[in-house]
Amino acid sequence: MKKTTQLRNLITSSPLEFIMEAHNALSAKIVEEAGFKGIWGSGLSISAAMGVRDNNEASWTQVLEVLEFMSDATSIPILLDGDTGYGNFNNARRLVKKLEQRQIGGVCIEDKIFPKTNSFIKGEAQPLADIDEFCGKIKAMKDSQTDEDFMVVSRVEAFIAGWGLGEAMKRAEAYRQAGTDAILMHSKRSDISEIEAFIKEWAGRLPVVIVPTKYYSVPTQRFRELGIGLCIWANHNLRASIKAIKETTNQIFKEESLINIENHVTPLEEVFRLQGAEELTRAEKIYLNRSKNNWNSIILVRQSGAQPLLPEQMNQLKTAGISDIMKIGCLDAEEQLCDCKTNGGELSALFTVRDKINENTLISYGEIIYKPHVVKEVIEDTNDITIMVDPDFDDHTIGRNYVTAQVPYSKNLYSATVDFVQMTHELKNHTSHGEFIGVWKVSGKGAAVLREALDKLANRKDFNELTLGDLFNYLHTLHPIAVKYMKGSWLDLDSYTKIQSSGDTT
Ligand code: SPV
Ligand code: MG
Repeated sequence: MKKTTQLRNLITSSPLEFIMEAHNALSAKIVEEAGFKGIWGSGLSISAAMGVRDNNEASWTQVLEVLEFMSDATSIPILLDGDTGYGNFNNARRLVKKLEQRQIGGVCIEDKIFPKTNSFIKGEAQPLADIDEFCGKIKAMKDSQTDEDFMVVSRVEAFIAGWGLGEAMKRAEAYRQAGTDAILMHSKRSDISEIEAFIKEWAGRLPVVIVPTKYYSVPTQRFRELGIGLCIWANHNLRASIKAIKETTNQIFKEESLINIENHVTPLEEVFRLQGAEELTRAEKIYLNRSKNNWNSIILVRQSGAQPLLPEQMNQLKTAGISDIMKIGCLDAEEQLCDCKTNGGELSALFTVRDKINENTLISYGEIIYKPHVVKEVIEDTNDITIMVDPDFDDHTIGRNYVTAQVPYSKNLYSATVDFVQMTHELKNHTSHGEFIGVWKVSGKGAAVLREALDKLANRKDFNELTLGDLFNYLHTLHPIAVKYMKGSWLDLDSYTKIQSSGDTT
């Protein structure tokens, strides 16, 4: 539903409705998430957030800029506190045009003189607008709107300026006749007597809007009994934020430390959520070209011995343009390597991050390093699932993964891939064609097939003991796995350690 129509329904429907102040896009979003059906674009709060007075010191286009952010960030309507309309009828009707262009639900104008002062600052000293002039402004605004549901609310400041019920009634009725959609009757008393008197006399000629900032102790039920259409909680997000900012700032200043603060401020993740960071991640997957920037990486750390190699592997990935890197396996809560052995358990570790396996995911063991072109080779391969296999392998070490493929390595293959047949932990002299180097990728359909395979295998009783070899042996019954041969250009932890201890680091 259009925001104008939403606001019209809020104000004109018979149950009492509420809108809440916001002064920027962030607070507007929080207001919407809380469940409010509308937002009060408070002049006091917006100007205070800009560090200026509520005296039209911020220009109307500066206010519009803030409103545009607020409107973009939310789907509920904003009723702008348009002060006096920022000038005469001509300025006010241009304001309507600009508000409509930004999908603002409506505007409230008050019968004071530009530049205005907040109603709670020397209210009695504030001159009221000439009634005819103000009626001309209302008429010009209503005549200029192109969306029939756009709301013009007229705010009567007679009580604020020390006039009585007679003046309030005279003005409200004149504004009604000029075509306004609702009357905001303001009062600075701590009781509701002025509003009650007006409501009684007004007898429902148009919906009535109130701002109970000063008569906050009056029960809301009383507003319902009086048949009020809309209640504005006018400045409480601003005031709450001032308190929170002061407390936090003062404490950090005093303590010169964040230690007592961290658990009392909103977590960064919540800030990112409010900013909609996830939507951008999803959009990047759809719209950024399927280049290396689109890749994420999962590093499966099987032992704390990975320590010397892991940072280098991460650098290689970053150099290749992959910055979305997740480590799983032998890590403690702080993501530091810890003492465990994930010989079995490789699949259960992978299963815990199955949602991170997406259309371009590179997976590798943490205990290896490789040259940059290895990443390039694997991510540029066009198969859905590709594993990197070294045909020059060492037959002395245990805990390796040996691969049998349809075709053994030969120079003639050049960069062609061959089909995977089997992976084993034992070297089978006649059928093993190479050693899995620990780097593989899924792309396109491969991600869904991998997730499906993990889901199926997770039902097995021995799931916690299963390794990548078990995964590939099952996976290739669902979908072809491509073997890409590559000689050298990588080191595992054993070879790395041997090289280090012999002092040969080339
Ligand atoms: C505002 O929020 O700026 C208002 C309401 O005009 S009040 O400050 O209560 O007058
Ligand atoms: Mg105001």
